Amino acid sequence: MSVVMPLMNKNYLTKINNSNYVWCPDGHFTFDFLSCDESSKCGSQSFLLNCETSMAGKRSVITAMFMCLHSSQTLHFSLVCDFRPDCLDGSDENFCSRDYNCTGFTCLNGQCVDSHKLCDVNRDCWDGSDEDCVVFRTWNINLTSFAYPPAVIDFDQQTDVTYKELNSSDSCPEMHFRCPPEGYCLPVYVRCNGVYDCPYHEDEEDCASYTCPGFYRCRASTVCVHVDHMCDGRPQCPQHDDELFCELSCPQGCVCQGLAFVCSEKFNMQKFPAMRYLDASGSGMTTRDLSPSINLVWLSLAACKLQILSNMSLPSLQTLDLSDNLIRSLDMSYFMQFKNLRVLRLAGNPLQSLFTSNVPVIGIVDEVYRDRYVWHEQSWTSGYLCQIVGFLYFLSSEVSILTLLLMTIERLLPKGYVSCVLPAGFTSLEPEHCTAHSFAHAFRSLYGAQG
Ligand SMILES: [Ca+2]
Ligand SMILES: [Ca+2]
Ligand SMILES: [Ca+2]
Repeated sequence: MSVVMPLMNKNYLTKINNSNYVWCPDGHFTFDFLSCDESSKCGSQSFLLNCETSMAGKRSVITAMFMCLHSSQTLHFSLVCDFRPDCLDGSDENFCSRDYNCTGFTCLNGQCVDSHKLCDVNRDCWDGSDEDCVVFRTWNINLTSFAYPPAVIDFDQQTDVTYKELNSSDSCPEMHFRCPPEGYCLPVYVRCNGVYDCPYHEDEEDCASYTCPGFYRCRASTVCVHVDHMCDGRPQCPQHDDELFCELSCPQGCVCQGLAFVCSEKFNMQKFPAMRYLDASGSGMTTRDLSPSINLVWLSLAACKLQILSNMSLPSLQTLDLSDNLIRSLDMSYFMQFKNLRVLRLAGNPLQSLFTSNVPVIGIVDEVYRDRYVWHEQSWTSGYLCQIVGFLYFLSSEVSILTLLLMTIERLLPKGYVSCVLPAGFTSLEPEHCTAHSFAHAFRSLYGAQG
């Protein structure tokens, strides 16, 4: 005999309307930002391939996804720098800055949790290091007060089990199922949780095909949670996703999905330290409006009429979009402060001068990574700064060689022959003309500058 789960009814639907959840084709619900997440099983493989398009009518889509470094895998930005590797290569975690001012317990993975969560049976550190304890607590079960079925068993407190007797004609409450044939009513989240809870183990049967219609399906698991257990202060999902972002609000003028924000107005970023993704394009925000953040990974200040860039403390930033602003002059050493920068967009700026000195840059990098280079080699060599320094070095050496070559040819050939291949206005080859011209052209094509 198998377990019969409660059926979804209209009350469930009303409870989760107007929230950040979506219904999936299999009948369970999930967070809107996890609807294209493979681990959340919101649809078949073919559905996932076209997920953004399929879901477009059902939610306000924030399409940008974090791209894992060494594969085509993509993740929602809410899952980046959350101390748990979600990319197969770990590239969603291995670059993140961490909070070194932890006043509670620092887990082995660098996560900071309250001291009172140590050895409390719940895994609060994703690596479980807060439960690596000598003493294990047990449930405080008082067998003498144990009611016979029909009765409801709940695990409402941290270490307490509660019982509520039912009349023989009563069915189980909606967030419970009954162990067959006439056993106790147990909470939905113990079905397929990997632990035998029913006397004859029926709660762990047929789990491969269990789709928990009407419930929240926990990420990367077969556990399902009733909507009343979402944000009830107690994690029932193995990854604790039923307790995600319960306190998180969305500022006025923004659309938010988890930790990804798209904002069309200025707002106080200080109130949202957990933010991972901010698209503030066209909002008029400037670099001065940004608060220091160890968590921000993606930032767009495109079309914000920026002329001058002030320093920003964003050590985990990987993508910076400054396109379509009014930036005329830029010192590339400005980008030294972003140690993890991989993508920089500057197109649509009237750039007239872009300067750097390779020697000082390499000198600063040497100072930063001295004796530690081996640990940072991958992030430095794959970083944007390394690539632009390399490009400038390559460009300047190539231009120098080309200049010398053309000067040599000019000396060897009769006057007037070479000048026919020169751009209009150049009657002779002087190193400064050639260099300036080549640089200007190179940067125009590279950044699409208008000036
Ligand atoms: Ca992660
Ligand atoms: Ca179970
Ligand atoms: Ca919960």
